[in-house]
Amino acid sequence: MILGDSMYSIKMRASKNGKHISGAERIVEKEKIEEVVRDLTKRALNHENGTPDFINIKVEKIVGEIKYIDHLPIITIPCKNIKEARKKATEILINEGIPKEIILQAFEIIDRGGMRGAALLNLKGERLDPDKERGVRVKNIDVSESLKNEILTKNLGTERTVDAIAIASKVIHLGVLAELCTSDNKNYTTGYVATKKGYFRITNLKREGDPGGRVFFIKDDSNIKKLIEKLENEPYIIK
Ligand code: PML
Repeated sequence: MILGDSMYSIKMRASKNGKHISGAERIVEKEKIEEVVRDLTKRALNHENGTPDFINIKVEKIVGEIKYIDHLPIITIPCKNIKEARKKATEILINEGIPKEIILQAFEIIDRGGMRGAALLNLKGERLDPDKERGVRVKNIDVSESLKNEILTKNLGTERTVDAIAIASKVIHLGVLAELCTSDNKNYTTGYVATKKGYFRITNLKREGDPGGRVFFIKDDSNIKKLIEKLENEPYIIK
């Protein structure tokens, strides 16, 4: 743990006609702000889902502690097609005690797409996110330079994995039972299921051209406000 004294959070989100196109999060030292703002602007402008008509980049000094936590182990499960991929994802989620009908409900949510953040679902199938159009966006996160290099040089995943492992590791650390995710990049078909056992990348979890989304499965919903507050605001660097 270190104090976030000289560290800044940078958040980017881009949309077109009010529809979410892309988003990204970084935590950097003051000296890196300019470079990262440039990178994120480029990323927003060159997204495969289209050219945005609105880009918001917010830079904020982090007040208080940044927590450093280990990333979830990354395991890739190659699947031939969406049927096999969803069966595999369902098995992993059932092993965490999530009922099959709730898993189907989660697939319906991610297949509908269009949300900026994640849907929060308890094990009775109730939505816990206060704004159901928007969902809850996990913010104030980044990965260490060494984790990023490890993922990319050892072919453990892609640039998409680098962003997603930060989200998944933070949410599982904060007590979310499991996460199901497909990319909102239209042609990126590898998705994942995250649990305390690992970050399971599953190929062909959606079809090319389909929308994507995220669902967090919540077992204990007794303090949901506090959980959402932490998901959004507690700063984490994943190493
Ligand atoms: C996203 O685009 O935000 C989701 C990315 C899924 C990444 C899956 C992988 O590790 O390849």
